[in-house]
Amino acid sequence: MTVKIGLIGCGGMGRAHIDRIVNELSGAEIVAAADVNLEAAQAVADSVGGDAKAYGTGAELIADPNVDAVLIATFGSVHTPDVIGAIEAGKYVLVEKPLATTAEDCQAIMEAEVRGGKKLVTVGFMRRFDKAYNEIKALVDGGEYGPVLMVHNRHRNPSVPESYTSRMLIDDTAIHEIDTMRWMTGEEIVKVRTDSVRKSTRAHAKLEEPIVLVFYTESGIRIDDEVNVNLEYGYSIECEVVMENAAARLGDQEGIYVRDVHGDRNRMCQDHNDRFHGAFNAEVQSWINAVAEDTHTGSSSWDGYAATAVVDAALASQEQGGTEVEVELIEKPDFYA
Ligand code: ISE
Repeated sequence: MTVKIGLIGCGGMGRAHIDRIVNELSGAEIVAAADVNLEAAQAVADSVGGDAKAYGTGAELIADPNVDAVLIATFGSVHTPDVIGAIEAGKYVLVEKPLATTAEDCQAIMEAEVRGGKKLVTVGFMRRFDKAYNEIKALVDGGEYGPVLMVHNRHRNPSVPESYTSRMLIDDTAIHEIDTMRWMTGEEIVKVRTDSVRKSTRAHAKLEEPIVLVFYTESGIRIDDEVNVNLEYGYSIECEVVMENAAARLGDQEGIYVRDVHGDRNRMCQDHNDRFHGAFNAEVQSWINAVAEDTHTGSSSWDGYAATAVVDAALASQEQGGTEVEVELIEKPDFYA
């Protein structure tokens, strides 16, 4: 079966997904594109050839009977109606992170999914498909080195645009570590603190960064996350998991090393598409395969909700000047067990 995908959101991330589906992955075709900017949707529809349709709203695309499954790559703040629309139409949906920007909206999505009685939503937490993170997780799950005690993360970007706000340090950037740490440890995060540090002179006037988030999980694992988005040199994601008898960390950039008269060096990745190209491909291919087999894959609405609940607590801590804030989670519905 060839899965017929409709894309909602034709910006950079949406177009990157189109490119991988058309040129690198198998088992799917793009049959429709939607965007509030109809011209952008038309341009995507034209670029994939065939009879792909262009729509000005997600609702019209979801209602198209030719669309089997929906890929959402709009801003997080506008995800909710389209995710719920896809659920109510009985269509699988892969939605870019965050699932939604408030815990209430995530709950509304879970309620719609539970009502429909079928797991249809996958949240685009692509790091779960990254080879190196998976190798570390296998060590953690294997138990050979004892339990995890702490984790050190660094999330560095070369620069961000003027439109990037202090809130986005948490709900757009750190949300990756929030999900990855829940997945890696198999535990919920129960409390969080947002520390501010000396402001980088490279940050624009309204952006208070870097910050360091400190999380604690149910069993007391301490996790820190440096979020530093104007570090100039590259897109650098670091993670070191400290167990009782060993520490495992991500390799550096996964690029080749060059040794010459200037010393040893490797190419720095410059953005998430560069660093996580393989993970994005694995994630979207696994979703296509699962849709073809009528099964769910990847992170669920519960994962999207739990990550957003941690974001809310971290934002509250940021507003309160760095006090520790407990994460408020509803009881996990059996549906997501
Ligand atoms: C962006 O949305 C991402 O997902 C990137 O991985 C992250 O590094 C960046 O800070 C975000 O804005």
